[in-house]
Amino acid sequence: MTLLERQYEQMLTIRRFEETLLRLFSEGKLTGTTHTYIGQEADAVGVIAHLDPERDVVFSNHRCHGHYIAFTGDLFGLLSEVMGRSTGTCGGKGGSQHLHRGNFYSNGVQGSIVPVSTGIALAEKEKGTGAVTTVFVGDGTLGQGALYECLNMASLWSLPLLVVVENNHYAQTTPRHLAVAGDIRARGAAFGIETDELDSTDVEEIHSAAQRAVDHVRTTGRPFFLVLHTYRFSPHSKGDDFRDPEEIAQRRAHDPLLVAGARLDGDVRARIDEAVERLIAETVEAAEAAPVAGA
Ligand SMILES: Cc1ncc(C[n+]2csc(CCOP(=O)(O)OP(=O)(O)O)c2C)c(N)n1
Ligand SMILES: [Mg+2]
Repeated sequence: MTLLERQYEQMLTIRRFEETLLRLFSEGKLTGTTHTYIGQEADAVGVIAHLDPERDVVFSNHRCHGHYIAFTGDLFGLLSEVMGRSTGTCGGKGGSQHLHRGNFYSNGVQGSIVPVSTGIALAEKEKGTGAVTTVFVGDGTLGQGALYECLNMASLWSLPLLVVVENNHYAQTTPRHLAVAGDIRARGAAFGIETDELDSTDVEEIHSAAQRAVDHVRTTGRPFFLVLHTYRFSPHSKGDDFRDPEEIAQRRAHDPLLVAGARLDGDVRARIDEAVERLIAETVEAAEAAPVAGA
């Protein structure tokens, strides 16, 4: 399989997994809430390809399924977790937002993940593991002061921390221009941290930018601040969407799956599509058959 075929397959797996989650939610089969990553898949796939699940650490937020799947590939653990089954990643008690498996963590308390990630990066540095710790935050999280304390420490202490800001232009229903003043990238640069910025849904472009970012952290041991401008096609959570449908339609024309899919051979693409559908169906069947988590 070529890199692009693998990237397309991963993005499609995340997409179909979350579309399935929304269906299961509407059928009353999920416990708790869920936030989908639909439209942003190229970020997780482009960045996480450069990380080693055995050594590196990923910390995600409330919108964590794409990061989790790209890092662990564990569809059954995630689905059965969100369905409140004992076979879930966290025994069916963490739900959609609070996951931990191996070197993957997520937490729904906005901004809280940055100090924890900074601490992990410090610990990994002290242990001399060579790990890169990556933390994914949204544009809305730029309003959390702890982020800036952490950027200051990460720079001063030369911590191997990659901060990825996924600017999808909204925090819940608040558009970015009402909440975030000035420039996003400059927030990292102000602390003497290397930065980069990309406005793209092209997984190959994101892959290249992320390669430079991860290489920088890996080789210098210093932090990096990567801003990825993106868009979510789905509501913040499920029904809460006040955005202009025309705006969403325009963004859908740049769907990362369309961008990558158009570069694939038609037969190869059809085979991947079919394999992903099958995998998702098998995962749903297995999760539905799994025992409900005990009290
Ligand atoms: C400390 C805290 N305040 C408020 C919330 C409720 N909340 C959950 S997601 C969210 C918006 C997050 O926006 P952003 O960081 O842009 O991420 P996105 O949802 O766009 O991926 C809010 C306000 C929360 N989870 N934690
Ligand atoms: Mg946002």
